[in-house]
Amino acid sequence: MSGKTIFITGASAGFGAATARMFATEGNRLILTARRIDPLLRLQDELGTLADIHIIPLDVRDRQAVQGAVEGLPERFRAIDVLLNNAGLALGLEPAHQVDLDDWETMVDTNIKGLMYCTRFMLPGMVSRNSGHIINISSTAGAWPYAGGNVYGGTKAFVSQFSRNLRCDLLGTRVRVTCIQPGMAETEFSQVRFKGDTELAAGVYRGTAPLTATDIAETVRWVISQPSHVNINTIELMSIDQCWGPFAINRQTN
Ligand code: NDP
Ligand code: 8X3
Repeated sequence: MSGKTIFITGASAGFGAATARMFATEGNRLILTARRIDPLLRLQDELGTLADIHIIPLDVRDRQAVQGAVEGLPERFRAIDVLLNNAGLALGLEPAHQVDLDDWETMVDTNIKGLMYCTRFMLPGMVSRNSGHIINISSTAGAWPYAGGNVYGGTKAFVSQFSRNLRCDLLGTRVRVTCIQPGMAETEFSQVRFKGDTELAAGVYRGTAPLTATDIAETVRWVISQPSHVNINTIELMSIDQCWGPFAINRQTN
């Protein structure tokens, strides 16, 4: 894949950073965004000789900032070919009646509203050029419930259904939409979820071969590299060490 302009949200870590590394070849132009500027600067240092890189400190929850970032792009970055809507997080694993409501709001604001803002501000350009690809990172948590998944899973269900609905709105254009639904992958995800508790975070992956950020970047690469008439709608992938559980049953009734 070459010569594409790729806008990545959440490029400072995990899937976003791995995808940036993968695409920093063959003349691609990368717009790398996240809240933390230092990891973006390090990526720019690392990849700057391979690709034309524009970094933007951006909190996707800030609608005006997203609009400003898109409208303020330097001329050579304006025709965005690929938007990787990747920024997102889970916070906590408590049951719904004990959860911190601020955590729920943060997940909704980031995973749903942030993704909405980026899509809405970048889509008109793609439609007017009759070309582009939106790749939304959902999760197995959006399709399969688990205890403590409450609002995180709800936000990812939104991402999956929003992706399908986008396809309906874009029928007749050459703008593609793909939803990727990974299972457990070892990144900073669990450190964020457990608010810096590295023991708890490590426990999520203990004894397994989890998906890696590179696995997701490879998936993104494959999706993008299909012929332009092929739209990959949805991909669900998991570690070989993960699958579905049986129904949970309460046995305390009698
Ligand atoms: P990481 O925690 O490693 O990376 C998350 C990225 O999102 C960081 O770059 C972070 O950057 C960015 N981010 C978080 N909040 C915001 C915000 N408000 N504005 C802008 N950027 C933000 O996790 P992953 O790479 O694993 O996660 C990437 C996506 O994949 C998420 O949407 C996650 O829900 C999803 N996912 C993860 C799975 C996993 O098991 N790891 C499985 C399935 C889906 P910064 O903090 O600098 O803002
Ligand atoms: C991340 C995967 O299973 O931790 O979206 O929810 S899971």
